[in-house]
Amino acid sequence: MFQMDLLPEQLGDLPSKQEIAKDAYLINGFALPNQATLLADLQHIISVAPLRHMETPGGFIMSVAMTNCGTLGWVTDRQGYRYTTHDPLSGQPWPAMPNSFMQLAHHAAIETGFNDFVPDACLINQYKVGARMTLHQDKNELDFSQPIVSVSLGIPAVFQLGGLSRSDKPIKLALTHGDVVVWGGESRLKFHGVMPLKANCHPATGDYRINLTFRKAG
Ligand code: MD6
Ligand code: FE
Repeated sequence: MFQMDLLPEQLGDLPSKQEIAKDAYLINGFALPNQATLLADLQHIISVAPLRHMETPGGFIMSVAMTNCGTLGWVTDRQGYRYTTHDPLSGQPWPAMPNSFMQLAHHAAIETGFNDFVPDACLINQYKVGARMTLHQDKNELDFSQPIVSVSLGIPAVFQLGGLSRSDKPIKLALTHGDVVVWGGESRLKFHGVMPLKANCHPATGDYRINLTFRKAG
C-alpha cells in the first residue's frame, strides 16, 4: 500500500492544469508529491472507520465501499442521503481530517482560483473491478459557493461529467493516480459519475481505485 514520495525532479513538468468545463479543472499529478503521507493517513482512517457498502434509500447496496473523515461524513441508508457527525457503524465521531488531506485540498483549490476552501468533510470511495458510480449531483452540502476537490489514487477510472440536467450527454475523462479535479461555480451542480472500473493493478493501492472528495458540507 505504501510508496515513496516522488522527488520534484521525477515529476518532470507535472502538474498540468486544464479547464474541463466552466469552473472545473483537472490538475494531473497534483497529489503525487504527497502520496506516501496521504496513503499512510488513509490507512489510519480506514483502520478506525472501515470502508463499508452503504444502502441507498431505494434499497440497493452500493458497489463502491465508503468511509469518511472530518467533522462531517456523507452517509446513505434507507432513511436517505445526508451528512452525520458520527460514524453509524461505531457510534464514534468520524476520524479527524489529517493535515495532509486538508493541505492538499486547500492548495488544489487555490491553484484553480478558489482561495478560501476549508473542507469539513472528506468522503473516501473505494472501487474494485466492476464498481461504478451512476450519474448524480452532489447537493447535500449547505454552501454551493464552495467547490469540491476530488483526488484519485490507484488504478485508472473513466469519469463522466455531464450538465445540469441528467439527460445532458456527459464528457468522459480518464483519471489516474495523483490526479486532482476541482469544480465549483457553474459546474458545482453538474451530473457526474464513474464508469464500471476495469481490472488493473497499481503499486500504491493494488487492485483498487480510491477517490477522496473534499467538501464544505456544513
Ligand atoms: C469518484 N466522484 O470520482 C466519484 N463528486 O469516485 C464524485 O462523485 C465527485 O469526483 C463531486 C465532485 C467530484 C467528484
Ligand atoms: Fe459526486
